[in-house]
Order: sequence, then C-alpha cells, then structure tokens
Amino acid sequence: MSDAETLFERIIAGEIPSDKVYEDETTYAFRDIHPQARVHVLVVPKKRYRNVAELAAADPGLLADVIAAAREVAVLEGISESGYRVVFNTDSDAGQTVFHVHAHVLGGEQLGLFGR
Ligand code: D5M
Repeated sequence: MSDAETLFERIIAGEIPSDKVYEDETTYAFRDIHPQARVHVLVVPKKRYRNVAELAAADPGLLADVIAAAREVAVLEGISESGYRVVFNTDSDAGQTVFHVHAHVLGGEQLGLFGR
C-alpha cells in the first residue's frame, strides 16, 4: 500500500470536516456523506489497514475495537434495540472505494435484503 494519506486519515486528523458520532482511543465514527439508511455511520480504526481481511490478519484486537465501537454507535443512535447491520465492503466486487477499512453501521428503518 502506498504511504499517501487516505481520505479517512484526513478526516480523523480533522483536516476534512466530518459529522462525528463517536471516538475513542483506537476508533473514529462519523456519518456517511451518502446515507443509505436513516442511520448510516462509518466506524474507522485510527490505524490504517486496507480492508477487513488485512485488519483481521494483522490486528484482531483492533477489529474487536471496531465492532465494539459499532455497538456504541448503535446505542448512541438509539437503534441497538430495533436492530442494525454492520457491513465491511471488501475490494472490487463489493464496491469498496476508500481503502482504509471501515464498518458501515446501518439502521433506523427496516433494511432491504442483501444482493445485487
Ligand atoms: O464506502 C465509502 C463510503 O465513504 C461511502 O459510503 C461514502 C463515504 N464517504 C466518502 N467521502 C466521505 C466524506 N467526506 N465524509 C463522509 N463519508 C464519506 P465504501 O465501502 O468504500 O464504498
């Protein structure tokens, strides 16, 4: 991976504005700019890995932090009881566009099924 900063590193550093929902020592969460559900928040580990596969292989504890942060986001957004979805788009066929691993937390309404 190149050393060029990704968009999300610039957001975490505050160089690009974001609508922050949650932050802790290892993660940062903010609203997706193109929401696909009433609640659509991205959870990003502050340390960059390309995708969830690389994160899982290199630092499973940090992956657990991301999932725990997604749960915190769900509680803060009031969707922890009604239910929500956590999605990691991974590489080309999944449509990943930002190569700094991020969990999409989606909810606040009845979600459609997966697929094409
Ligand atoms: O998801 C990348 C997501 O990042 C996509 O849903 C749009 C979102 N995005 C892109 N730029 C921004 C900014 N500046 N703020 C908030 N959200 C943003 P992927 O899974 O890689 O397709």
